[in-house]
Amino acid sequence: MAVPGFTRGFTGRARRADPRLPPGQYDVGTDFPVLTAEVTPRVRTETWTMTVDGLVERPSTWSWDEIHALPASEYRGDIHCVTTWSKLDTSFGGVSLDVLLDAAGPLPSATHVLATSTTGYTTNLPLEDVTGGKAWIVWTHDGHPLPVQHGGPVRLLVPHLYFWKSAKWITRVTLLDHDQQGFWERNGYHDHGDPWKQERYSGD
Ligand SMILES: Nc1nc2c(c(=O)[nH]1)N[C@H]1C(S)=C(S)[C@@H](COP(=O)(O)O)O[C@H]1N2
Ligand SMILES: [Mo]
Repeated sequence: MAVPGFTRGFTGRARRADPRLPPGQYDVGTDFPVLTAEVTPRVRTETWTMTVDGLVERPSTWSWDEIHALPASEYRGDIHCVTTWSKLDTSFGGVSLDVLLDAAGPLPSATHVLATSTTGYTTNLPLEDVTGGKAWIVWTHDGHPLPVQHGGPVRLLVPHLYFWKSAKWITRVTLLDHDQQGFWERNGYHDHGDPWKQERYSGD
């Protein structure tokens, strides 16, 4: 019997490759691997702040309470790690980075951003990859507070790029008029990191 969406293999039914999986990626299922290149920090929400600075009209800082007062926004969809796992149908809640950038007012000369974590971890992104509904500052995952090992209380989420671009424990987004490589980009990862183009390592 032919079952739409399935192909028959040696061991019976094998699922056809999921069209949501970029090339070279596998579905990790319900697992949520932790990948941290540093010691997991302890971040207190009482003292946590988020700053947008650099080439903006109004350098701006939000406290935990202030960022929660902004219009809520949710991402539902997939995430892709360069180490080849993808996680499908995730949900993260927080605020669109557009809201913070609009408040700060990027200057016309701004072309890139550098995201910085409280740990010193950095990652670079073109401004066009974090505007237009493509990036979030998130503090919930599947309706629960974001666990510390996944960047809680607050992380960056840029799901259309490999997950190293989604800086955990984010505290700052700095607008620049040039591309300034972050931690993994200086250590051989691709500057951009589009999973559909397999932009894994510099030179890809
Ligand atoms: N501050 C910080 N953010 C980080 C990292 C890190 O080491 N430190 N690792 C990055 C990498 S390489 C990946 S794949 C994802 C992993 O996120 P997860 O641990 O929630 O799966 O976080 C990214 N953000
Ligand atoms: Mo990663």
